[in-house]
Amino acid sequence: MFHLRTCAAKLRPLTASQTVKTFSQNRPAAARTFQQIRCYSAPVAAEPFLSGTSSNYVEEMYCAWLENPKSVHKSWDIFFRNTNAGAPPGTAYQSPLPLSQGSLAAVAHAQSLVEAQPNVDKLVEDHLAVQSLIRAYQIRGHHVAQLDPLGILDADLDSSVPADIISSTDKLDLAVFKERLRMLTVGGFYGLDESDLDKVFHLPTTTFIGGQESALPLREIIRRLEMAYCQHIGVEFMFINDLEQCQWIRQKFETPGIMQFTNEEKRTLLARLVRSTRFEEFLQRKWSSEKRFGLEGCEVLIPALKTIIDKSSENGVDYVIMGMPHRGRLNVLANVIRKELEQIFCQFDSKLEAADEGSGDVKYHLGMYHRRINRVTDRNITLSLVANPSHLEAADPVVMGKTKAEQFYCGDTEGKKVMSILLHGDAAFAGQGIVYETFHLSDLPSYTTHGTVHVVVNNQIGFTTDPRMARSSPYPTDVARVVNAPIFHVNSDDPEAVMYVCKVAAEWRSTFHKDVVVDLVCYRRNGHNEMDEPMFTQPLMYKQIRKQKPVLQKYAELLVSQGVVNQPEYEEEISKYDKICEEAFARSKDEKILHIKHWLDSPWPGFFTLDGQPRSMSCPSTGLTEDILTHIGNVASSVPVENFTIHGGLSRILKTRGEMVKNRTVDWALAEYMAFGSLLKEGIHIRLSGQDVERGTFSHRHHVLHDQNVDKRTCIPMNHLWPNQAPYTVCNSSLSEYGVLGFELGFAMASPNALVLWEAQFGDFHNTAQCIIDQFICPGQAKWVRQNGIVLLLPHGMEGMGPEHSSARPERFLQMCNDDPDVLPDLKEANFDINQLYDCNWVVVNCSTPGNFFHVLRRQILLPFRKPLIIFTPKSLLRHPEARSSFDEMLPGTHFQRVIPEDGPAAQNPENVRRLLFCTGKVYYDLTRERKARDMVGQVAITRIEQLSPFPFDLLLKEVQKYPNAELAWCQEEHKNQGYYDYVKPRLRTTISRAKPVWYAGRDPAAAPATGNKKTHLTELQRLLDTAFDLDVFKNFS
Ligand SMILES: Cc1ncc(C[n+]2csc(CCOP(=O)(O)OP(=O)(O)O)c2C)c(N)n1
Ligand SMILES: [Mg+2]
Repeated sequence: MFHLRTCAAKLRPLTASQTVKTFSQNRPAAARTFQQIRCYSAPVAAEPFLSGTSSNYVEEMYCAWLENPKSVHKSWDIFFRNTNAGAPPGTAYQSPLPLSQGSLAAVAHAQSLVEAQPNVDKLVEDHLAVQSLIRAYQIRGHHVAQLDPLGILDADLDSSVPADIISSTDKLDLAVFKERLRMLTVGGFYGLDESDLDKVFHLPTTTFIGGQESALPLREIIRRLEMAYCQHIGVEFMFINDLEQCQWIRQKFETPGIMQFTNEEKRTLLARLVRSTRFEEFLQRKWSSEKRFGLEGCEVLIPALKTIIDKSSENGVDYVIMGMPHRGRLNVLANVIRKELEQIFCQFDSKLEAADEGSGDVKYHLGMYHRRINRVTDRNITLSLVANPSHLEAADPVVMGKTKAEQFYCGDTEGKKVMSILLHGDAAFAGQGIVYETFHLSDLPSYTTHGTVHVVVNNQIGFTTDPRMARSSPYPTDVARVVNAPIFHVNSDDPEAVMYVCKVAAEWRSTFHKDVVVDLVCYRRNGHNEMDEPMFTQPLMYKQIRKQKPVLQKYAELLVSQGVVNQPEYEEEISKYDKICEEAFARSKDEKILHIKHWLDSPWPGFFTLDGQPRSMSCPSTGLTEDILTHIGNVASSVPVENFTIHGGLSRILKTRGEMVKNRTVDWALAEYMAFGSLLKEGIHIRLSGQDVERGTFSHRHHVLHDQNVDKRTCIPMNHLWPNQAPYTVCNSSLSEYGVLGFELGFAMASPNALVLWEAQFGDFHNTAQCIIDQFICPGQAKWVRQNGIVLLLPHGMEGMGPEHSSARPERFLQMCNDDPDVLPDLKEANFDINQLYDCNWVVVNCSTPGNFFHVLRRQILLPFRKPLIIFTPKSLLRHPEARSSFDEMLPGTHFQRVIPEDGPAAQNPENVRRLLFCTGKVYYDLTRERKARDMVGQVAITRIEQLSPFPFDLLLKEVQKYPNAELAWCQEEHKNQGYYDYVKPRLRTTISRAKPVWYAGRDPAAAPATGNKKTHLTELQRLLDTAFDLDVFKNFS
């Protein structure tokens, strides 16, 4: 009895009689679902049937008996009474007594069989078998659920029925059924027999199929399990390793009769299906040759989303942020978000002129923001659909980030007010890695949005590809299992089942604040788009689809047959909505101009003027007073809390910082501190996220101090700067660039009054987030008139560390800048520099001094508009003794220097200068060292271009004009086909009206960004310096 005694003494599981109330109203921690109980002690040897696998079962019986002696079979009752009364070994057991008069007729019928049962050994084994059978349905029932409305494909891509459950399809054929039972017996699964079907079994606490009953005949047990798990809903949840959550789900799906709808609810559902269906039909009638990626075959999506929103609103949510792909997007805009229909219809008018600058985007990518009353709950609700590119699933982390930001700004620390819903296609959900990366953000403290409801439009096809060729997992949703999200598969031709799982999904989110997936197993009535012929590749599927009655018709017929609506009422509902569409269509003809800004997903109230313009076209000085600089510097070099022991090495770093402050200088880390600290003082929230950003990859930042004596005790001095400062968030991220950069982009979308920065571990790692850069950051404003001030910090520099870790690929960012290399802008224009910034798609800088880094960070917020900022940040310069700036460069009146001109001896006698070298970033320090060594300070001027894009034509023209006798050369440490050369050269030539050549001093073209050999690296460096300072080197070329 050792096992029994120890386990039973420790734990007593909740019983079935402790209903859902316990779970949903008062959520105890998982450990609290168990409590200490008395110990049961009958030696195993004395009771031979208490052995091996039966002990678990006996434990369970014992626990149930303790709770309510009547809940177990009489024989058990006597047995436990005797044992507890101290019956000698071997005498506690007495043969079973008849059951008391049960409530079920079947119980009475089965009684004789139970009474006649000759040995308890068999009784225990059969109960164990039944318990296993129940568990088998809970785990694998979804494999036999009727999920495909077409009845062609199995949703799990596997037609076999798990060997340990009996399905209703088996029962249709008695022979199959018997064979299956026999297999279960012979196969040794359960040892059950057909004759056991009418025996009554006590139900374990891990099922709710009994309702009020604690025992049922096996036949009824199987029937109820099939009702719960093998009909139109397939529930996947048994991988969840939290008992309370599993019990909650079991209760939601197993309780007899739980899926009930009032007539009112049924009518609402029908009306929503009418809207969803007729909307697509209307578009098809009016624009039969336009792509719209209609919802036909999954019309149920609209009522599904509305149910999730209604239920969430009822539970306190007042802001829902959504992300979705093409499929059904216009329908969602019209019928869920309630965009004015005429605004949608006029998007189909090819003659409408665009009112906004930029490329605009196709109608099924645009976003939306709308505040309205939820008619079901009578509460205000804001709905926003985030604009997205064609790249499937790319918007997922963006939606998460925006949701997190909205939660943050309204103090919703538990996600009770703001939530997100993400929609997916089956092929994309299974295929795109970003889905996995986004799931992995879902439970991280600085990234969690406290649960997302995922809805998959699983039309069992991706463009022309069959799921059997498109994924290796049984379901398209298996990726969600990594975060223990329950997955509800549902046959979309059963609208009530869909509504039920949506209700449960919303309740799950508001109860547990964790992700949940609704898998709408449906079909796609047309081709991939309305122009596409699906029969080329899916002939049989589409033959079946042609025969398939639309879900609206099926459901209407059902409700008419139930007397919930009558035919005229149904027809009236249809003509009412058709009329709404027609009237909106008529109004849409009055629209003369297309305003993309009407499709903005994230308005920034108050930031722009009413007509969307910046409030000024200037930028104040980004300098700070000496007092502020000193104060921030002092906090940055201290530990602002008591009794906090930091690492000895860090003490030395902070001491050095303190000395720098005394000497009125800053290095890179301190400059960043000054920029952040001062913006916090001005009420600007700062969020810095990325891999290992808290300390800094190069161990230079140290924004989070760790107590060396107390585990997990940390201190963020940046949050101890000013009494009413804005909060500072610094967070080490998961090891995902795509997910995290997308998330931060979304965070930055929510408000212009925050500096949101993402730092790559090394700059080259940004390429795994290329989609976010190419589809959102670079063209976001042009496509969606939406500004974004995100900052990318990309460590970059050739330091002999090999091909990886060297280049943040400046050439790629520069190639995507929208300024014209061949056109010299009007340099005399007032506010030339600000106008240039306003017109650009993003700003690209490589600062050579900490002071300039400080200024460009502050400028990012002090500008009257927002642009993405790409900063190539240094590695070795972080500790370079010359890479320091004086406070003087940061005082009031100072500002970011787009160009840092030569200011040494060469600048004093410019006509003597033979060569004007242009460069950017770290190579400047190599060049000045070499120039000094060669004693050429008067002959060669070196000018740094700090802001590469927009290109500082105005300042560079001045530089060139200053040195009339100098030849011009661009010097870079990157290989010739990389770096800045291809961007800078044509622009420099345009600046000087192509009057002179622009020579190149740098590495040769190469496939890899850098050599892996340190010696080669140094040789290459020396060679480029030789070229830069050999004043005759270009003679032969001219
Ligand atoms: C990342 C990416 N790769 C390829 C495509 C091209 N594409 C557009 S729709 C589609 C099929 C998507 O299938 P699914 O996710 O099942 O959605 P459905 O169209 O069936 O609703 C593909 C491959 C894309 N949009 N994005
Ligand atoms: Mg699909």
